[in-house]
Amino acid sequence: MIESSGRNPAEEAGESQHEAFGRDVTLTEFIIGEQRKVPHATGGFTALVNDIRLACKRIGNAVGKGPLDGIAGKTGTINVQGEQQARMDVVANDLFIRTTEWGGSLAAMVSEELDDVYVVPDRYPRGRYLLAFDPLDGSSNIDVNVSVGSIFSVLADPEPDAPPGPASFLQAGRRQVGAGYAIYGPTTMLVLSFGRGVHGFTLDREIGEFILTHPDLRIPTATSEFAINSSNARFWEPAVERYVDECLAGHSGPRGKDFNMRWVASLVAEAHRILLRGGVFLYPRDERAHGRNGKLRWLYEANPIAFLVEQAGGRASTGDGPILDLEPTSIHQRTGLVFGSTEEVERIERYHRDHNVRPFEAPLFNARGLFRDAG
Ligand code: AFP
Repeated sequence: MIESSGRNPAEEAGESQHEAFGRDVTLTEFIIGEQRKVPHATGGFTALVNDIRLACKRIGNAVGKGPLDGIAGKTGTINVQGEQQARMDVVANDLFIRTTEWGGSLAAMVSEELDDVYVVPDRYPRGRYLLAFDPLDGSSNIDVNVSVGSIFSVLADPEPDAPPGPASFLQAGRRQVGAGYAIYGPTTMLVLSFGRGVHGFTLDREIGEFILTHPDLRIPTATSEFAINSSNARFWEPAVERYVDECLAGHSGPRGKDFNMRWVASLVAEAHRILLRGGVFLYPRDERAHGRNGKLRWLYEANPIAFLVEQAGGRASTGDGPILDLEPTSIHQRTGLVFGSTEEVERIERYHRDHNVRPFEAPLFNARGLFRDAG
Protein backbone atom coordinates (compact mmCIF):
# COMPACT_ATOMS: atom_id res chain seq x y z
CA MET A 1 0.00 0.00 0.00
CA ILE A 2 1.20 3.48 -0.84
CA GLU A 3 1.59 5.64 2.18
CA SER A 4 1.49 8.98 0.54
CA SER A 5 -0.92 11.54 1.54
CA GLY A 6 -4.44 11.70 2.64
CA ARG A 7 -5.84 15.01 3.79
CA ASN A 8 -3.54 17.05 5.97
CA PRO A 9 -4.58 17.61 9.59
CA ALA A 10 -5.60 21.21 9.09
CA GLU A 11 -7.76 20.37 6.08
CA GLU A 12 -9.61 17.78 8.13
CA ALA A 13 -10.23 20.24 10.89
CA GLY A 14 -11.43 22.78 8.32
CA GLU A 15 -8.76 25.26 9.30
CA SER A 16 -5.49 26.53 7.87
CA GLN A 17 -2.24 24.80 8.80
CA HIS A 18 -1.24 27.89 10.69
CA GLU A 19 -4.45 27.84 12.76
CA ALA A 20 -4.12 24.10 13.39
CA PHE A 21 -0.64 24.40 14.85
CA GLY A 22 -1.02 27.94 16.24
CA ARG A 23 2.35 28.91 14.70
CA ASP A 24 4.47 28.34 11.60
CA VAL A 25 4.19 24.80 10.24
CA THR A 26 7.46 23.02 9.57
CA LEU A 27 7.95 20.48 6.79
CA THR A 28 8.56 17.82 9.45
CA GLU A 29 5.17 18.52 11.02
CA PHE A 30 3.50 18.62 7.63
CA ILE A 31 4.80 15.25 6.43
CA ILE A 32 4.11 13.55 9.74
CA GLY A 33 0.60 15.02 9.59
CA GLU A 34 0.23 13.51 6.12
CA GLN A 35 1.46 10.12 7.34
CA ARG A 36 -1.10 10.08 10.17
CA LYS A 37 -3.85 10.19 7.58
CA VAL A 38 -2.83 6.85 6.12
CA PRO A 39 -3.98 3.87 8.17
CA HIS A 40 -1.21 1.31 8.88
CA ALA A 41 1.49 3.55 7.38
CA THR A 42 4.95 2.26 8.21
CA GLY A 43 6.64 5.65 7.90
CA GLY A 44 8.72 4.54 4.92
CA PHE A 45 7.47 7.24 2.60
CA THR A 46 7.79 9.89 5.31
CA ALA A 47 11.39 8.79 5.91
CA LEU A 48 12.14 9.05 2.20
CA VAL A 49 10.72 12.58 1.94
CA ASN A 50 12.75 13.46 5.00
CA ASP A 51 15.95 12.23 3.32
CA ILE A 52 15.12 14.04 0.07
CA ARG A 53 14.66 17.21 2.11
CA LEU A 54 18.13 16.76 3.63
CA ALA A 55 19.66 16.03 0.20
CA CYS A 56 18.17 19.28 -1.12
CA LYS A 57 19.47 21.24 1.86
CA ARG A 58 22.95 19.82 1.28
CA ILE A 59 22.82 20.61 -2.44
CA GLY A 60 21.42 24.10 -1.79
CA ASN A 61 24.28 24.71 0.61
CA ALA A 62 26.90 23.59 -1.93
CA VAL A 63 25.26 25.62 -4.72
CA GLY A 64 25.17 28.67 -2.43
CA LYS A 65 28.94 28.53 -1.95
CA GLY A 66 29.55 28.41 -5.69
CA PRO A 67 33.16 29.15 -6.62
CA LEU A 68 34.11 29.61 -2.95
CA ASP A 69 34.13 25.84 -2.54
CA GLY A 70 36.19 25.14 -5.65
CA ILE A 71 33.40 23.23 -7.36
CA ALA A 72 32.43 25.70 -10.08
CA GLY A 73 33.01 25.02 -13.79
CA LYS A 74 32.86 21.92 -15.97
CA THR A 75 34.32 18.50 -15.27
CA GLY A 76 35.36 17.92 -18.88
CA THR A 77 33.16 14.80 -18.96
CA ILE A 78 29.95 14.18 -20.91
CA ASN A 79 26.90 12.57 -19.27
CA VAL A 80 24.51 9.98 -20.73
CA GLN A 81 22.52 12.84 -22.29
CA GLY A 82 25.58 13.89 -24.32
CA GLU A 83 25.84 17.09 -22.24
CA GLN A 84 28.89 18.62 -20.57
CA GLN A 85 28.77 17.86 -16.86
CA ALA A 86 29.24 20.72 -14.45
CA ARG A 87 31.30 19.87 -11.35
CA MET A 88 28.23 20.76 -9.31
CA ASP A 89 26.17 18.16 -11.28
CA VAL A 90 28.48 15.43 -10.03
CA VAL A 91 28.51 16.74 -6.46
CA ALA A 92 24.70 17.08 -6.39
CA ASN A 93 24.22 13.58 -7.83
CA ASP A 94 26.48 12.10 -5.19
CA LEU A 95 24.73 14.01 -2.38
CA PHE A 96 21.32 12.84 -3.60
CA ILE A 97 22.36 9.18 -3.70
CA ARG A 98 24.32 9.10 -0.44
CA THR A 99 21.59 10.91 1.50
CA THR A 100 18.71 8.68 0.32
CA GLU A 101 20.13 5.17 -0.27
CA TRP A 102 20.69 4.09 3.33
CA GLY A 103 17.25 4.73 4.85
CA GLY A 104 15.47 1.51 3.86
CA SER A 105 12.73 3.16 1.76
CA LEU A 106 14.27 2.77 -1.69
CA ALA A 107 14.88 -0.16 -4.02
CA ALA A 108 16.55 1.73 -6.89
CA MET A 109 17.19 5.14 -8.44
CA VAL A 110 17.48 6.71 -11.86
CA SER A 111 19.40 9.97 -12.26
CA GLU A 112 20.13 12.29 -15.14
CA GLU A 113 23.79 11.89 -14.30
CA LEU A 114 23.93 8.05 -14.31
CA ASP A 115 23.83 5.82 -17.40
CA ASP A 116 22.08 2.90 -15.70
CA VAL A 117 19.65 2.19 -12.89
CA TYR A 118 21.33 2.49 -9.49
CA VAL A 119 20.22 -0.43 -7.34
CA VAL A 120 20.44 0.24 -3.60
CA PRO A 121 23.45 -1.77 -2.33
CA ASP A 122 22.81 -4.97 -0.39
CA ARG A 123 24.34 -3.49 2.76
CA TYR A 124 21.20 -1.34 3.13
CA PRO A 125 17.65 -2.63 3.64
CA ARG A 126 15.65 -2.69 0.42
CA GLY A 127 12.53 -0.52 0.36
CA ARG A 128 9.36 -0.36 -1.72
CA TYR A 129 9.97 2.89 -3.58
CA LEU A 130 11.81 4.00 -6.70
CA LEU A 131 13.33 7.48 -7.03
CA ALA A 132 13.99 9.28 -10.32
CA PHE A 133 15.77 12.61 -10.07
CA ASP A 134 17.62 15.38 -11.81
CA PRO A 135 20.07 16.44 -9.11
CA LEU A 136 20.80 19.87 -10.58
CA ASP A 137 18.49 21.10 -13.29
CA GLY A 138 19.59 24.23 -15.16
CA SER A 139 23.21 23.56 -14.31
CA SER A 140 24.50 24.58 -17.76
CA ASN A 141 23.79 28.14 -16.57
CA ILE A 142 24.91 27.78 -12.98
CA ASP A 143 28.12 29.75 -13.55
CA VAL A 144 26.06 32.88 -14.29
CA ASN A 145 24.20 32.52 -10.99
CA VAL A 146 20.66 31.89 -12.22
CA SER A 147 18.17 29.92 -10.12
CA VAL A 148 18.72 26.16 -10.46
CA GLY A 149 17.02 23.26 -8.74
CA SER A 150 16.64 19.54 -8.03
CA ILE A 151 13.62 17.64 -9.38
CA PHE A 152 12.38 14.28 -8.10
CA SER A 153 9.68 11.70 -8.71
CA VAL A 154 8.72 8.80 -6.43
CA LEU A 155 7.13 5.62 -7.80
CA ALA A 156 6.18 2.40 -6.07
CA ASP A 157 8.29 -0.61 -7.05
CA PRO A 158 5.83 -2.65 -9.14
CA GLU A 159 7.57 -5.95 -8.30
CA PRO A 160 9.10 -5.65 -4.85
CA ASP A 161 10.18 -9.32 -4.86
CA ALA A 162 12.10 -9.13 -8.15
CA PRO A 163 15.40 -7.29 -8.75
CA PRO A 164 14.64 -3.71 -9.86
CA GLY A 165 15.73 -2.66 -13.35
CA PRO A 166 14.87 -0.12 -16.07
CA ALA A 167 11.41 -1.70 -16.64
CA SER A 168 10.45 -0.99 -13.01
CA PHE A 169 10.58 2.76 -13.78
CA LEU A 170 8.61 2.67 -17.03
CA GLN A 171 5.26 3.55 -15.47
CA ALA A 172 2.78 6.22 -16.51
CA GLY A 173 3.43 9.45 -14.59
CA ARG A 174 -0.05 9.32 -13.12
CA ARG A 175 1.20 6.49 -10.91
CA GLN A 176 3.69 8.75 -9.15
CA VAL A 177 3.29 8.54 -5.39
CA GLY A 178 4.85 11.94 -4.91
CA ALA A 179 6.91 14.50 -6.77
CA GLY A 180 8.55 17.83 -6.19
CA TYR A 181 11.47 20.13 -6.67
CA ALA A 182 13.84 22.29 -4.69
CA ILE A 183 14.68 25.69 -6.12
CA TYR A 184 17.96 27.32 -5.15
CA GLY A 185 17.27 30.99 -5.81
CA PRO A 186 17.24 34.11 -3.63
CA THR A 187 15.48 31.78 -1.19
CA THR A 188 15.68 27.99 -1.13
CA MET A 189 12.26 26.42 -1.44
CA LEU A 190 10.87 22.91 -1.57
CA VAL A 191 7.63 22.45 -3.51
CA LEU A 192 5.91 19.09 -3.08
CA SER A 193 2.85 17.08 -3.89
CA PHE A 194 1.88 13.70 -2.50
CA GLY A 195 -1.28 13.69 -4.60
CA ARG A 196 -3.29 16.09 -2.43
CA GLY A 197 -2.47 19.55 -3.74
CA VAL A 198 0.86 21.32 -4.05
CA HIS A 199 2.56 22.95 -1.09
CA GLY A 200 5.61 25.24 -0.99
CA PHE A 201 8.07 25.44 1.92
CA THR A 202 10.77 28.10 2.35
CA LEU A 203 14.06 27.28 4.08
CA ASP A 204 14.53 29.32 7.23
CA ARG A 205 18.33 29.32 7.31
CA GLU A 206 18.48 30.40 10.95
CA ILE A 207 16.68 27.32 12.24
CA GLY A 208 17.65 25.05 9.33
CA GLU A 209 14.07 23.98 8.63
CA PHE A 210 11.59 24.41 5.78
CA ILE A 211 8.46 26.35 6.76
CA LEU A 212 5.11 26.06 4.98
CA THR A 213 4.82 29.43 3.22
CA HIS A 214 2.77 28.58 0.11
CA PRO A 215 -0.03 26.14 0.99
CA ASP A 216 -2.23 24.78 -1.78
CA LEU A 217 -0.75 26.51 -4.82
CA ARG A 218 -3.23 26.96 -7.69
CA ILE A 219 -2.37 27.86 -11.29
CA PRO A 220 -4.84 30.38 -12.76
CA THR A 221 -6.68 28.92 -15.77
CA ALA A 222 -6.00 31.98 -17.97
CA THR A 223 -2.73 33.82 -18.58
CA SER A 224 -0.98 36.24 -20.90
CA GLU A 225 2.59 35.06 -20.26
CA PHE A 226 4.40 32.37 -22.23
CA ALA A 227 7.88 30.83 -22.11
CA ILE A 228 9.71 29.26 -25.03
CA ASN A 229 13.23 29.30 -26.46
CA SER A 230 12.49 31.16 -29.70
CA SER A 231 15.96 30.58 -31.09
CA ASN A 232 14.52 27.20 -32.17
CA ALA A 233 11.61 28.83 -34.05
CA ARG A 234 12.76 27.66 -37.48
CA PHE A 235 12.44 24.03 -36.34
CA TRP A 236 9.00 24.26 -34.72
CA GLU A 237 5.96 22.37 -35.90
CA PRO A 238 3.18 24.52 -37.42
CA ALA A 239 1.02 24.30 -34.30
CA VAL A 240 3.72 25.87 -32.12
CA GLU A 241 4.59 28.41 -34.81
CA ARG A 242 0.97 29.49 -34.98
CA TYR A 243 0.56 29.68 -31.20
CA VAL A 244 3.66 31.84 -30.69
CA ASP A 245 2.93 34.04 -33.73
CA GLU A 246 -0.51 34.79 -32.35
CA CYS A 247 0.91 35.67 -28.91
CA LEU A 248 3.50 37.97 -30.48
CA ALA A 249 0.84 39.70 -32.57
CA GLY A 250 -0.59 41.00 -29.28
CA HIS A 251 -3.57 43.28 -28.97
CA SER A 252 -4.14 43.77 -32.70
CA GLY A 253 -3.71 40.05 -33.50
CA PRO A 254 -6.17 37.19 -33.36
CA ARG A 255 -5.84 36.80 -29.57
CA GLY A 256 -6.81 40.44 -29.04
CA LYS A 257 -4.44 40.94 -26.08
CA ASP A 258 -0.77 41.57 -25.40
CA PHE A 259 1.44 38.74 -24.10
CA ASN A 260 4.62 38.85 -22.05
CA MET A 261 7.48 36.39 -22.63
CA ARG A 262 10.01 34.81 -20.23
CA TRP A 263 12.83 32.25 -20.73
CA VAL A 264 15.17 31.34 -17.85
CA ALA A 265 16.49 28.07 -19.40
CA SER A 266 15.99 26.42 -16.02
CA LEU A 267 12.88 24.22 -15.90
CA VAL A 268 12.56 24.51 -12.15
CA ALA A 269 12.56 28.31 -12.33
CA GLU A 270 9.95 28.32 -15.11
CA ALA A 271 7.74 25.80 -13.28
CA HIS A 272 8.01 27.78 -10.06
CA ARG A 273 6.95 31.02 -11.76
CA ILE A 274 3.99 29.28 -13.37
CA LEU A 275 2.89 27.63 -10.11
CA LEU A 276 3.01 31.01 -8.39
CA ARG A 277 1.43 33.30 -10.98
CA GLY A 278 0.33 31.26 -14.00
CA GLY A 279 1.69 31.18 -17.54
CA VAL A 280 2.46 28.57 -20.13
CA PHE A 281 5.78 26.82 -20.85
CA LEU A 282 6.66 25.09 -24.10
CA TYR A 283 9.67 22.93 -24.87
CA PRO A 284 8.06 21.20 -27.84
CA ARG A 285 9.46 18.43 -29.98
CA ASP A 286 10.87 20.02 -33.13
CA GLU A 287 12.38 19.13 -36.49
CA ARG A 288 16.03 19.01 -35.44
CA ALA A 289 17.48 15.51 -35.67
CA HIS A 290 17.98 15.49 -31.88
CA GLY A 291 14.75 17.41 -31.20
CA ARG A 292 12.21 15.02 -32.67
CA ASN A 293 11.45 13.55 -29.27
CA GLY A 294 11.76 16.87 -27.43
CA LYS A 295 14.54 17.93 -25.07
CA LEU A 296 13.28 17.38 -21.55
CA ARG A 297 13.71 14.03 -19.86
CA TRP A 298 10.47 12.24 -19.30
CA LEU A 299 11.06 10.41 -16.01
CA TYR A 300 12.81 13.03 -13.90
CA GLU A 301 11.85 16.34 -15.51
CA ALA A 302 8.53 16.09 -17.39
CA ASN A 303 6.67 13.62 -15.13
CA PRO A 304 7.32 15.27 -11.76
CA ILE A 305 6.63 18.77 -13.10
CA ALA A 306 3.46 17.53 -14.85
CA PHE A 307 2.30 15.90 -11.60
CA LEU A 308 2.71 19.17 -9.69
CA VAL A 309 1.03 21.17 -12.44
CA GLU A 310 -2.03 18.91 -12.54
CA GLN A 311 -2.21 18.89 -8.75
CA ALA A 312 -2.25 22.70 -8.87
CA GLY A 313 -5.17 22.71 -11.33
CA GLY A 314 -3.11 23.28 -14.50
CA ARG A 315 -2.55 21.04 -17.52
CA ALA A 316 0.60 19.26 -18.75
CA SER A 317 0.81 17.79 -22.23
CA THR A 318 3.06 16.39 -24.91
CA GLY A 319 1.23 18.80 -27.23
CA ASP A 320 -1.18 16.03 -28.17
CA GLY A 321 -2.61 15.16 -24.75
CA PRO A 322 -1.82 14.67 -21.03
CA ILE A 323 1.70 13.32 -20.60
CA LEU A 324 0.84 11.63 -17.31
CA ASP A 325 -1.31 9.07 -19.16
CA LEU A 326 1.59 7.76 -21.27
CA GLU A 327 4.26 5.20 -20.42
CA PRO A 328 7.86 6.03 -21.27
CA THR A 329 9.82 3.28 -23.02
CA SER A 330 13.33 3.97 -21.72
CA ILE A 331 14.73 5.55 -18.57
CA HIS A 332 16.45 8.52 -20.22
CA GLN A 333 13.78 9.10 -22.86
CA ARG A 334 13.07 12.69 -23.88
CA THR A 335 9.69 14.22 -24.59
CA GLY A 336 8.06 17.40 -25.81
CA LEU A 337 6.39 19.23 -22.92
CA VAL A 338 3.81 21.99 -22.70
CA PHE A 339 2.39 22.94 -19.30
CA GLY A 340 0.71 25.67 -17.33
CA SER A 341 -2.59 27.50 -17.40
CA THR A 342 -5.25 25.14 -18.68
CA GLU A 343 -6.83 27.42 -21.29
CA GLU A 344 -3.51 27.96 -23.08
CA VAL A 345 -2.41 24.30 -22.96
CA GLU A 346 -5.79 23.21 -24.34
CA ARG A 347 -5.46 25.79 -27.13
CA ILE A 348 -1.99 24.46 -28.02
CA GLU A 349 -3.35 20.89 -28.09
CA ARG A 350 -6.17 22.08 -30.37
CA TYR A 351 -3.61 23.61 -32.74
CA HIS A 352 -1.68 20.34 -32.77
CA ARG A 353 -4.87 18.51 -33.66
CA ASP A 354 -6.17 20.91 -36.29
CA HIS A 355 -3.27 22.91 -37.72
CA ASN A 356 -0.20 20.72 -37.68
CA VAL A 357 0.17 19.90 -41.35
CA ARG A 358 2.72 21.62 -43.57
CA PRO A 359 2.73 23.83 -45.50
CA PHE A 360 1.61 26.07 -42.70
CA GLU A 361 -0.52 28.98 -43.78
CA ALA A 362 0.55 31.83 -41.55
CA PRO A 363 -2.43 33.56 -40.01
CA LEU A 364 -3.23 37.06 -41.22
CA PHE A 365 -2.67 38.73 -37.91
CA ASN A 366 -4.06 42.11 -38.73
CA ALA A 367 -7.24 40.71 -40.19
CA ARG A 368 -9.07 40.93 -36.89
CA GLY A 369 -11.12 37.94 -35.97
CA LEU A 370 -9.53 35.46 -38.35
CA PHE A 371 -8.73 33.02 -35.58
CA ARG A 372 -10.39 34.74 -32.68
CA ASP A 373 -13.70 33.04 -33.17
CA ALA A 374 -12.16 29.70 -34.05
CA GLY A 375 -10.05 30.00 -30.85
P1 AFP B 1 20.65 21.71 -17.99
O1 AFP B 1 20.29 21.09 -16.68
O2 AFP B 1 21.61 20.87 -18.78
O3 AFP B 1 21.07 23.14 -17.85
O4 AFP B 1 19.31 21.70 -18.88
C1 AFP B 1 18.26 22.49 -18.48
C2 AFP B 1 17.04 22.13 -19.26
O5 AFP B 1 16.88 20.75 -19.36
C3 AFP B 1 15.78 22.74 -18.65
O6 AFP B 1 15.91 23.04 -17.30
C4 AFP B 1 15.53 23.96 -19.49
O7 AFP B 1 14.15 24.23 -19.60
C5 AFP B 1 16.11 23.59 -20.82
O8 AFP B 1 17.14 22.65 -20.57
C6 AFP B 1 16.71 24.79 -21.52
O9 AFP B 1 17.11 24.39 -22.78
P2 AFP B 1 17.73 25.43 -23.86
O10 AFP B 1 19.14 25.69 -23.44
O11 AFP B 1 17.63 24.67 -25.15
O12 AFP B 1 16.90 26.68 -23.84
